Amino acid sequence: MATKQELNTEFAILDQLQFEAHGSGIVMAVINNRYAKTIISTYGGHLVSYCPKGEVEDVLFLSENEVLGGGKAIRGGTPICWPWFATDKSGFGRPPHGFARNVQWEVLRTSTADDGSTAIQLGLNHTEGSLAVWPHSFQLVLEVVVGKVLTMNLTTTNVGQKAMSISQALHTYFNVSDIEGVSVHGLNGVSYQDKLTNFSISKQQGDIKIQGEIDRIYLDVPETVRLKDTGYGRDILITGQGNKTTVVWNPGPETIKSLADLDNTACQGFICIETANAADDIVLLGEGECHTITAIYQVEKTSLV
Ligand code: TA6
Repeated sequence: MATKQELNTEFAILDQLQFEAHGSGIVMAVINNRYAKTIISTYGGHLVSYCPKGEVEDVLFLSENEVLGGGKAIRGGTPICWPWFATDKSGFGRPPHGFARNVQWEVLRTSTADDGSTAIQLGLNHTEGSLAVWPHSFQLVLEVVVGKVLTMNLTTTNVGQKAMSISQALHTYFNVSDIEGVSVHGLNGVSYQDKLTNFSISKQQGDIKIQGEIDRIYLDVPETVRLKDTGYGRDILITGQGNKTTVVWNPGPETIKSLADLDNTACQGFICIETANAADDIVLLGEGECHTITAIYQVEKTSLV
């Protein structure tokens, strides 16, 4: 793993991007430009903080109990669920949500554009360890662009000779003022699989209000949904591309007790809205083919209530 000094020598951008070492040994890329302060962990290729200029509250939730690294996914921000989403359906007993969120990524490139936006690319390639649990040769690249909006592009390339299928999610934890006070707009009339009722299919009636545990995969989704948070005086527009599904998750007050890296009351402060290729939205890649899934976050100020 490259040290922060090595990364700064090769990739720092004056007044925009530098690398800092976290107490746990993880190196983070800190982008502080005219648009936002953003922190990206090289462990997990994981966006952990996004605070647009003028915002007091981070757009992303990060658990206070989080112990970064150590082979465990970071609880909060945007875990990269890849190359499979949720439980391992193959029955090999592999970890849920794949392995990409639990390993060190490599910094590939940083850049800045004329409009003052800043970009970083992190990469992950197959290793002996990955081939042992998932027998495919791949190149995975996460690009984070911090401009007027925040954009994440996750590109999978099949660099092997046999076809591969993946499911995946940009499993973002949005920081909210109070889970019961927020609503998610844009999915009215959309069908969803409900994990809480053995994946039965229902149709969304109106906007989503959270009253306890929710764990749904919305199918054939529109590009953009809106998270309204009057407590923080903002809407967050979440736009997905290269995906047909969106996952909405909050563990609620009971299930959260089984999640050691979250306080029992933490579910009040976040909602996961995940741009995903999940359920039947499987991506099939032949030799040399690639696929990009994109999530774009845009904060719109509204009046405080
Ligand atoms: O995306 C929703 C979900 O799959 C839930 O079912 C819940 O388990 C959550 O992700 C968190 O999973 P994790 O493995 O990070 O504890």
